[in-house]
Amino acid sequence: MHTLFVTGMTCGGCTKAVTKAIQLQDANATVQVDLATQKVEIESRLDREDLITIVTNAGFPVLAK
Ligand SMILES: [Cu+2]
Repeated sequence: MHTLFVTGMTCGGCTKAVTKAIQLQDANATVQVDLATQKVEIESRLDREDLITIVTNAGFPVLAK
């Protein structure tokens, strides 16, 4: 399980965009987005660096931890 804090998500469309971007690389990934806290929980075979790159490239900057 990976937890990322992702900025710029404001609505269900953003949630879908982030989820789709990840699932393009790992169709079996599960993505749980909490818009209020900007927290995204991801279950995936992808590693953390790949996930950060994918989400950032989708247009949503990830806060470094
Ligand atoms: Cu949106």
